[in-house]
Amino acid sequence: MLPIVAQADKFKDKAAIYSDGQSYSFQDLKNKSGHLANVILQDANDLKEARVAFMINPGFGYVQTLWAIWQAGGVAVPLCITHPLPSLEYVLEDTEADIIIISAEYLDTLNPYFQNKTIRVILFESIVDTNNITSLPAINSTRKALILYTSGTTNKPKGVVTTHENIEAQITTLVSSWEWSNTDHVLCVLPLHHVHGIINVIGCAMWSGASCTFIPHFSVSTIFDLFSEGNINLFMAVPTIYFKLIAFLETLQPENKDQLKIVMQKFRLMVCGSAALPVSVMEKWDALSGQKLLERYGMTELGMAISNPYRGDRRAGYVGLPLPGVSIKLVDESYEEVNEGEPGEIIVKGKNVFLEYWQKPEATVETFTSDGWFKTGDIAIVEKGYYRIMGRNSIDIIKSGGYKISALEIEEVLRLYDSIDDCAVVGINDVEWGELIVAAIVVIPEKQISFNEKELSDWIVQKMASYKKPRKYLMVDELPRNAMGKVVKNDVKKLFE
Ligand code: MLC
Ligand code: AMP
Repeated sequence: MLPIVAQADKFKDKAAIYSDGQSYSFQDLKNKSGHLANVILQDANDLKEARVAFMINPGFGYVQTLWAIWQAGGVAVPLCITHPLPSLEYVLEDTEADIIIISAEYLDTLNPYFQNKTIRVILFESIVDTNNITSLPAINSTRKALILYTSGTTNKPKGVVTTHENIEAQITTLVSSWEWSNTDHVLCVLPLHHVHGIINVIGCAMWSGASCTFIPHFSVSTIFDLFSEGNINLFMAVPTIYFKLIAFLETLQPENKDQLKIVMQKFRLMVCGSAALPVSVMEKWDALSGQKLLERYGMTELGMAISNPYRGDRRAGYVGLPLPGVSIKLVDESYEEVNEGEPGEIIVKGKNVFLEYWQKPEATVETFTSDGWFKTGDIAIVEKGYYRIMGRNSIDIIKSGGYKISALEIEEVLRLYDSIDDCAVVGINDVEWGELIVAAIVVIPEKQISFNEKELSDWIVQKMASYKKPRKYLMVDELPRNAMGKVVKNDVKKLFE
């Protein structure tokens, strides 16, 4: 039995998940995911790593489906529930998914795809609610388990493949370091097509017998309503979310603010990551909630790698120390270790490190050193024993709202717009979003009069996720270029100052 499913046997009737106004025990999760695994398998004994996509709202159904795909021997491909058709099609085609499990509410979005492709569609609502399970295959821990899409320095996102063993290593290092237990209760507010929500929240909670409450959509007032009920004691989010929670708290009357502070002071732990946590946000949160945020550093390819200590000094502006089982080195451009106190690229080794980029053997080889260290592209320095992230070695990677976004991917889409001749996308510093996506555009002269920014903005969200859309456009006659004719992105940034 898969270790994560076997864990459920330890906690049987204890509440695992609260969603849609209902509570589900670990036994429910094991039984209902086992039954769904049988449905997915039909007459087969083992899916043998067939890719199974799923588009299900955060909640019990999501975790049931994820566990079902794993128990059937498939590779789970979670689709983002807010992505438009072209982004979903890209993932479905790239993974060559032959099965999709989908909630009825997303059928309309994907119907055009289903018209043209042979894919088995399992309607989630059609699954009979029973605990009957027939035999399930034995799954070796080295088998592929999950494909998550990440933007990189290529224009199309790459599928990051992790094995069951990788996932177990990513979960267990956090369970021990952050002292998860079956008395914990975490609130999940994160999207479920990325590691932050999948590993740090759901994975750790289900592994340790903790409870997890889901909300269907991100909502600041719902978060505080749930905090006020007094059952939740763990929270994990990106810096933008803490920024939004602070903004809300600051609008409250002093007595309401104080009440919420009393509630939040009782939390066991609040964690922040996926992007740099501004010191100002950490300090304001401490003042408003009485909680010193634990900042950690991670990546889709790694899960989490570096973390401030659960017990000990949580240092503002620093991501802490390597997690147990994760080896870290800082290296120069020749992949030689830098001297103590000098900045270098973070490279990582450990069981937590992913297997490969899906069907991209060259990209996989390129991203590892010859002796097997994963090159993160992030630059860090060690000061008084703690790692501090200084930036990335590619200006074309933008982090906005905790999402990693490729400037090149957005540029490629913008160039398809009929009035745009050329463009350059960059991220500019922003205290709320980390970086704000902006675009300098060269509009074809004869189309300048009819050009309308709102129309462009409406058009782009039909092509790509709305969190990837530029928030500001600047019309320029030409893009700043160097003597070689290459666009100078730092000069593009200056145009927006
Ligand atoms: C949305 N808006 C933005 C924006 N995204 N504005 C600027 N920049 C952005 N990036 C605007 C919208 O246009 C809208 O404005 C308003 O914000 C609300 O939009 P929304 O789409 O409803 O956003 P919201 O639901 O509020 O989402 C914000 C968020 C979300 C912070 C909750 O971005 C989020 O869930 N981020 C987490 C991503 C994550 O999990 N990353 C982890 C990756 S794994 P208007 O004017 O129309 O109202 C990883 C590894 C690791 O990184 O270390 O963890
Ligand atoms: P993703 O590919 O979406 O998983 O994003 C991973 C990237 O997020 C890392 O490579 C870092 O650039 C960034 N990141 C994650 N956590 C932090 C952090 N605490 N501080 C700064 N950057 C971070």
